[in-house]
Parts: sequence; C-alpha cells; structure tokens
Amino acid sequence: MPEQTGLLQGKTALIFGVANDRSIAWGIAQAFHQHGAKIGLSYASPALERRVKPLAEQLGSAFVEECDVASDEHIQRVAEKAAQTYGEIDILVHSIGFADRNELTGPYYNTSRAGFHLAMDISVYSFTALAKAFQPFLRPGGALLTLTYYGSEKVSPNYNVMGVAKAALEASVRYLAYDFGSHGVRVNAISAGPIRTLASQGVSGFKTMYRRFAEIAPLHENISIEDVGGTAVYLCSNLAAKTTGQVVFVDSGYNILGIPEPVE
Ligand code: NAD
Ligand code: 0WE
Repeated sequence: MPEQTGLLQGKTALIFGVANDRSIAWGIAQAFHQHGAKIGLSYASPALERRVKPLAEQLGSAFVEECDVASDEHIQRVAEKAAQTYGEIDILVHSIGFADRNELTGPYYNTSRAGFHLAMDISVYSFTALAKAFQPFLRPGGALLTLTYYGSEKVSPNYNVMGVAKAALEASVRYLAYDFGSHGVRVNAISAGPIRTLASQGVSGFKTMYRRFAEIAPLHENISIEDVGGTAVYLCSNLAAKTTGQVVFVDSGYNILGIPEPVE
C-alpha cells in the first residue's frame, strides 16, 4: 500500500491485541504504517506468534513481543524491551478484551464472581497497567488509545459483563486523560460498531445483529477495520492535539438513534 500523508511520520507506536489479519489492532497497525509510523506489535500467547510474526514483517517491524496482560511481569518486560529498542515511544494502542465465553449468553445476573473479575482484569485493568508501565517512556505529544463498544452505555443482549467492563474502561480513559494531561499525553477510546473478528466469532446472535446494524445505522454500512484505522490515525496524530478523555464513535452513526428501526 502506498504511503499517504505521513501524519504519524517520526512517531513510534506499540500496538497490543493483534491476533490475526482480521483484528482491529491489525487495521490500526496498517493505517499507522501508511501514515509513516514505526510499528511494534504485541500478542497474547505463544500460539499466536506464527500468525503475528508475518504480519509484523509486512510492516517492516522487528519488534514483535508476547505479552499476556494478566501478568504484571509480562507487562514490565515488554515496557523495558520497548524502551531498550526505541528509547521513548509516542503511541500505545490497547485493542484487548476478554470474558469467559459462558458469561456472554443468558441473563447478566448469572455472571459469576470469577467471570466478573476476569473480564475486568483483561478488558479494563490491563489498559491502566500498560499506562503505568509505559509512563516513564512516553514522549510528550504522545497518545494512548483503547477500543470500546456501545454496550457500555446501552444494553446489548448477551454482551453482559463486557458491557460493564467497557463502562469501566471508558471511565478509565477519563481518569488517565486527567493524569497524563500534564505530561502532554492524550488518552482516548474508539467505540466501534460490530465487526467480524475472532472476538465476535461464535457469539450467539452476532450474525443477525451485524446484518440489522447496516439496515438501521444512518450510513447503512458495516464497519471495517480500515474505518477504525483511519480514526485511530487522526486521534493519535497532532490533528487531535487538543482532544483527550473522549470516546469517539466509528459506528455509521448508530448511536445517535432514539428508535433504531430499519428504513421502510
Ligand atoms: P480480536 O480477537 O482480533 O482481538 C482481541 C485481542 O485481545 C486478541 O488479539 C487477543 O489475543 C487479545 N487478548 C485476549 N486476552 C489477552 C491477554 N490476556 N493478554 C493479551 N492480549 C489478550 O478481536 P477485535 O474485535 O479486534 O477486538 C479488539 C478490541 O476491540 C477489543 O477490546 C474489543 O472489545 C473491541 N471491539 C470489538 C468490536 C467488534 O465488533 N469486533 C466492536 C467494538 C469494540
Ligand atoms: O467486545 C467485543 C468482543 C467481546 C468478547 C468476545 C468473546 C467471544 C469469545 C470478549 N470475550 C470473548 N470470549 C470468548 O471466549 N465485541 C464488541 C464484539 C461482540 O461480542 C459480543 C457482542 C459483540 C458486538 C458478545 C455478545 C453480544 C454482542
């Protein structure tokens, strides 16, 4: 792909949450690369290495590190390795979420204590933990970015504990934006409409809601990882220099609707 405007020229970005070439994190990595950023990637487990290494090569990236965000040691190790490799970094993207599959079906009140803790740990705390570990190495003018979903604000059937986790993640964005503001680092979230990724595979009812989404949303189109990549470039570039603590929707306008109905 040809390089475009170089909005991220001279910036270094670390992207967490690439599982495969359908991952939102991969859409963001490609967009950052097209705009001139130097990219490092991180993935969750050894099993993903053989998928993620070739993707990193496509971007000419030598920094590809395993990091299970459930582990403080993993997080610390990646932060130190990134500091050794790059010195300071400009951009950190957190594109990670996880709940036990059986928490994502049936009534929310059936959520187990362990399921609640796991979803909060991996989907919420990990963003704060990464912010803390990378804080000494973030260059002023930099940006942190995470991914959220509208199920944080309104009930999305079966999203359950993930909706509660995303609400807490969005609150974390505001507290982190406050903390990092005096350091000149901005913190934002993108709230994406439904996308067919590994994390939406096998989710009960996803296919139907994905199809209805395009019928109902003002722009009548589903969301691609390229769409998210474009907004991520904007939010992490100097174009968004005075935007922090925000949740920006990339959802074809779905969230503005009061009564979501297909057009006649
Ligand atoms: P994905 O499965 O490609 O990405 C999720 C990533 O989380 C994977 O790379 C997975 O390895 C990683 N992960 C899970 N547990 C981890 C751990 N312990 N340590 C490190 N990484 C771990 O799916 P995606 O749809 O690209 O999801 C990325 C983000 O986007 C998530 O936060 C998700 O909630 C959010 N999101 C997704 C959609 C959608 O419809 N797909 C919509 C809005 C927001
Ligand atoms: O944030 C997400 C994905 C959340 C997710 C999905 C899974 C499925 C596989 C978190 N953990 C797991 N764990 C697994 O074992 N999305 C926004 C996509 C999504 O997931 C849903 C949705 C939508 C939309 C789950 C239920 C209902 C709607």
